[in-house]
Amino acid sequence: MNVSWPSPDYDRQIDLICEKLDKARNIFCIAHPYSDGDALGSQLALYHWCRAAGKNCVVLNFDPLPEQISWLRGSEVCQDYLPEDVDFDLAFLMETTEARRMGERVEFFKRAATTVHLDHHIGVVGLGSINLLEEKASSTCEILYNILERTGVELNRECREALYVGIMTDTGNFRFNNSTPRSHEIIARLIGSDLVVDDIYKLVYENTNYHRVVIHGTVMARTRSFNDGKLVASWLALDDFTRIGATEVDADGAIRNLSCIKGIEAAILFKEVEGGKVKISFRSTGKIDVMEVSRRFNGGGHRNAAGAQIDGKLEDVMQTVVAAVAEALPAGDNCNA
Ligand SMILES: [Mn+2]
Repeated sequence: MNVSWPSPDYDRQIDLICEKLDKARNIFCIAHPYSDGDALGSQLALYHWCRAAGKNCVVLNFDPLPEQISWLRGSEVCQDYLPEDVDFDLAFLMETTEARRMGERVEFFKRAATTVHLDHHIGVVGLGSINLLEEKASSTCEILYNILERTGVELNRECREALYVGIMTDTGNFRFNNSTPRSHEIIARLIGSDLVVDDIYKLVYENTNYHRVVIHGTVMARTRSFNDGKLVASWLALDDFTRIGATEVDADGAIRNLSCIKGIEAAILFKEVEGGKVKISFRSTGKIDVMEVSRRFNGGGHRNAAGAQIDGKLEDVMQTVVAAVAEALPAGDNCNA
């Protein structure tokens, strides 16, 4: 059962977790692969709380941290092992989305006497001995705040900053519908008198590099419009990455510049990758189910955002896929392909 804030059930779960936190001496935390602001933010917020409360906390993290969040204080303590000689009383799992994405991480859970799983994704199955799964929460950091504020330990600046970044990034800088009155209330308390929000914004959202700007610019400059502007597409060839000195990660998010064009129904970005393959990203503004289209190419995703990877020459793949998306356009929009 997923419990909602505020409710007696939710309150009881929080009290139980606070009790465990109070008694614990050795804690560790773990999150899903490839940290985002919410996953790392919740791990580090717990770490800073533990330091203030005089507890030992190991932050387990196995992947390189993205630059947008690696500046968070405490990120240097991330480690990829648990010391053998420590008995852990308590472990936290900060959001998973899917158990199968967790791999060996779930195995680590066996090392702690009590395990707490916090998550805000829809339809998550609790993996802990205590689960606080709250689909209405903006983020895992919001759920963690509800716990930490009740412990009576004052939340230091480092802890509040980590929680702030988690809520900020999971709400798309407070513009998605998960920015609720409750999340804004929490944000107000987190800011307090000492968080410098424009510095945090710059570190997270204006911390790009030259290669990323040029590769995104290349995608924008090549944008082509089909079906009276209902469909837009662009592409990157292997050559572009070499010439610009960019990596595939630098191209992340490039489709957003296409998908926010007024009046479009769908956007597609093609990326040529090693081994004669082409990666395809699809975005829909609502009318078309791009997951359906991506499935025809052995891909998957969600209704409004999907991906696929297929073998073939870039030009051929582009022609085939653009035609398939054009076909999926609502009747009346499908002309002039
Ligand atoms: Mn999250």
